[in-house]
Amino acid sequence: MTDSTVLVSKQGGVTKLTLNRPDKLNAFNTTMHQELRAGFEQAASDPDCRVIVLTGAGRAFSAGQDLADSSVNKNGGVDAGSALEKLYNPLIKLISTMEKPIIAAVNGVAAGASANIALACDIVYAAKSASFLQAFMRIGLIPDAGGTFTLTQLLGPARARALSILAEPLPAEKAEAWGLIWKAVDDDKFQDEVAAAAAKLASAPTYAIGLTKKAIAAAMTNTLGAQLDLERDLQRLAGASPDAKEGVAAFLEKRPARFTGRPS
Ligand code: T3D
Repeated sequence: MTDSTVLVSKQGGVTKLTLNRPDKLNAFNTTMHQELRAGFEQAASDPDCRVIVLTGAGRAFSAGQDLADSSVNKNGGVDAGSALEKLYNPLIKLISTMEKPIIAAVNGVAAGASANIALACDIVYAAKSASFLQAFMRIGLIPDAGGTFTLTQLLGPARARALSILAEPLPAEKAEAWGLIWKAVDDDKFQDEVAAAAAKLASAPTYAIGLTKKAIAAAMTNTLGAQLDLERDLQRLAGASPDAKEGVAAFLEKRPARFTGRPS
């Protein structure tokens, strides 16, 4: 048994961060925020880490903010924005700017801010029994942790509005069909499929992945001209990396590439 609210395990280039308050459906308290942020920061600086998997212990991914430990649960002087400013917004920015790939493995319900934390990750797998719930309106709040941005970008305003205002759960298979997540997987195959994806990314050209993430993030606001210029600049960096040299050599020699993930 452990008291950690976030379990960290490392194997073969994969760092797995498991939200670990299963009796509270892995709802976020301040300690969990601190431990999750530390987990991401350590993974970012760990030269052996090539990919991060974020998942939940027990039957849920996470139920969002712990409402017993919430700023809106305090008597008087409520400032629900302060939890965002101090905790959620830095976490979303950290996830969104991480150079290494992050897989969200949504093993069960992802509600409130935690749905949007999962959606901020690069590739989202969900068990078919899982669902995404913008629960905020049920308690008189608005979607946060980037939800109004991510839902609108990925689904368009009509679906973003209805999901937010009706606060009905979106089943994993529908989330896949709508393009909100990468894949909904049968529950009995879920762990294996996530592990296979993580293993694939652990031997991928990590540096080129980081540059790709940067380019796709910039495409949200760039003009085509600006994006073409950015691709040229980032491709220069990728093309000068040892992984690009190895990738081309491996292709010509008809052998599997051995990528290191290093920029130089
Ligand atoms: O500071 C601020 O507040 C601003 C920041 C806000 C960010 C947010 O994330 S706001 C949104 C917060 N989240 C929610 O509103 C979701 C609340 N939870 C639920 O709606 C349901 O639990 C679920 C739909 C996620 C799952 O339902 P179900 O029926 O499978 O489970 P359950 O029975 O409701 O929950 C099981 C236990 O987990 C239960 O505890 P108990 O009775 O067995 O001791 C329940 O109270 C606890 N739990 C679930 N969610 C939370 C929670 N405890 C604290 N906080 C929670 N968010």
